[in-house]
Amino acid sequence: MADDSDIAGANVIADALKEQLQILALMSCAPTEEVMKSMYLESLLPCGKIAIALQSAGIKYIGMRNEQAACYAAGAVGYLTGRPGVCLVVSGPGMLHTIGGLANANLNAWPCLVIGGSSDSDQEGMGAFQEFPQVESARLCTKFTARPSSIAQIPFYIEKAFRVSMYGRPGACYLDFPGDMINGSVSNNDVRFFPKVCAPPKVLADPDRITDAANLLIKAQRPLVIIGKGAAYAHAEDSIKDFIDRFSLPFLPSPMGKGVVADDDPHCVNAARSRALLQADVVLLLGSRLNWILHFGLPPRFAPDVKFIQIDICPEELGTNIGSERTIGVAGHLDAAVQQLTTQLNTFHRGWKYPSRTLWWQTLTDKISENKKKSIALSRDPSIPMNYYVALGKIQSMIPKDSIIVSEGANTMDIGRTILLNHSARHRLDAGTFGTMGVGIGFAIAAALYAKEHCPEKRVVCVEGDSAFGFSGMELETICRYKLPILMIIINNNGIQFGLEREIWNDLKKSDDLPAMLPPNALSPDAKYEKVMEAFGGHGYYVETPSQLEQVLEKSLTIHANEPVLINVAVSSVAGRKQQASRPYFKVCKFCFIWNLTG
Ligand SMILES: Cc1ncc(C[n+]2csc(CCOP(=O)(O)OP(=O)(O)O)c2C)c(N)n1
Ligand SMILES: [Mg+2]
Repeated sequence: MADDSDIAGANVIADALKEQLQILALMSCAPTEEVMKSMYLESLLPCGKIAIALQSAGIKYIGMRNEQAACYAAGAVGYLTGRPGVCLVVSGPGMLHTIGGLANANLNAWPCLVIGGSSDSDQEGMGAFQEFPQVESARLCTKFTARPSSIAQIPFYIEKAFRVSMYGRPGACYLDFPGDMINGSVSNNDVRFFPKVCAPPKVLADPDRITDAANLLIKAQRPLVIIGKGAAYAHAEDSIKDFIDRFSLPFLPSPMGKGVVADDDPHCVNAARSRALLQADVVLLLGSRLNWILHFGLPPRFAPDVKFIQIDICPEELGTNIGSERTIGVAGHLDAAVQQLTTQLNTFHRGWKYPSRTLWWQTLTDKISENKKKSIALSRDPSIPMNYYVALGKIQSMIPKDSIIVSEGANTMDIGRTILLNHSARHRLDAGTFGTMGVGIGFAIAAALYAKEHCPEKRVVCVEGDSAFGFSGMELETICRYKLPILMIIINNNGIQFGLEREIWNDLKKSDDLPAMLPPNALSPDAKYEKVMEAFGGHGYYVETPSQLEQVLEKSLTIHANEPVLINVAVSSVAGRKQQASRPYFKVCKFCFIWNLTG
């Protein structure tokens, strides 16, 4: 029926978004109308209007403290749900704060959408309040960036942004809305809303490539499967678990591919990672890219003549860094392609499975037990302050098996990756492809909102280095305001990967030229991060020993199970990873450890 009443731009945005959103929550830092009025900025900060319109349309609104953390959260919502999380931000500095989040989501191949307000179009180029070339700024870190051509066309752009962010290789999108578009209105008759974008098609792989892949795999002497977060995103866990079991293949998870097949599965060779990479002769990549995380697929970390089978949603990815002659590139949806490969092996190589008694398995299992022995010895070290293995080992022994684990830091994340085990797909969120610090709290907020809607019985456990925590620490207030039951654990070594021992700190702080004296990686010893949580109404604890950690974990997981908790865990400022076979990361310099960029 024709409706000749008018509709405001803000309401067109809200109604179009409502059509597309999956998890009805939106991360934002837009001021409310009251704040705008009190600031006399109503005409200049029109984003608040969108926020109110969204809430009126029934979309839940999560007001965060910094746009950057809000955008990290939106990216994580995208990863967890397969539809972009949406982040609404004010113009200029607000929009610019989302650049880190847009880039992080885009490099992780996660769907994410930022809606930015911008100054009125008739003030463009005049030096308007918070004016900035926002569309241009977003372009380098998004798949699609646009400013709608009219109010009536807004639903078209929103539908397109959702579709582009979800289809093909997922990624980030940005839409820009000048104030006059948000405040203006059009006749309802002129607006055409688009139906919800449906899930992307499961693109099948080229059968010839599947044949080639199967033929290469069965000839492998030392096969290795690497499971990436692309496999987690594709919900390929059942097919991959079946594939690994059926053909009895050793596998390594990438950092966020952990849990697609459980870390304690007997085929998991994570504890022999370097050896497995170096000696494999055929590597099957499942949604995992040959970027820095996998040492580009090149020597000295891989054998020079290793062959790859790459399965990826994005054809352009196939052959990256290694050239196409050393890889069988299979483009397709991970779940579909793995099933095709399974069928191929079952049909044309009936009964094939990689033998369990081979020198390769022996090499891997020997290395695993050697490395496990070293980790166990470290985790029994009775020294106080604790080392990472003791603290993380205690956490691993107490948190529920199906926890959603968020983790960031250097040592905290790297060592945590081997000690904190995952048993389900999409239950691990960390600094990811971009290596971004500061993502953890936004991710934890996203995970808690996701869990509330889909699996309220699951715990969100966020294990942060003290430096990583500092990037978005004020979001503790957000956690407390929305009563999100997140268990935050700070592994506090007073520093970025390493800190200063107390005696050295006490000596140095007598200096009246601290910028000249304090090592670049040192942070304050005795920082009482737990007090920040208490300041906002959550529970905070500080612990120094394994038994104190055990007691407060017990309490946090029982009587405080539904509340925000922060445990500040003091660990040794000089403890690090166990000796690595590969090159060292640091060299010692006077008081401190300096980044050794050349390795
Ligand atoms: C946005 C951003 N800034 C800086 C860095 C460089 N960086 C890498 S790890 C790290 C912090 C490591 O310290 P912490 O979180 O305390 O973990 P630890 O290794 O001490 O356990 C930093 C700042 C980064 N990766 N991302
Ligand atoms: Mg630290």
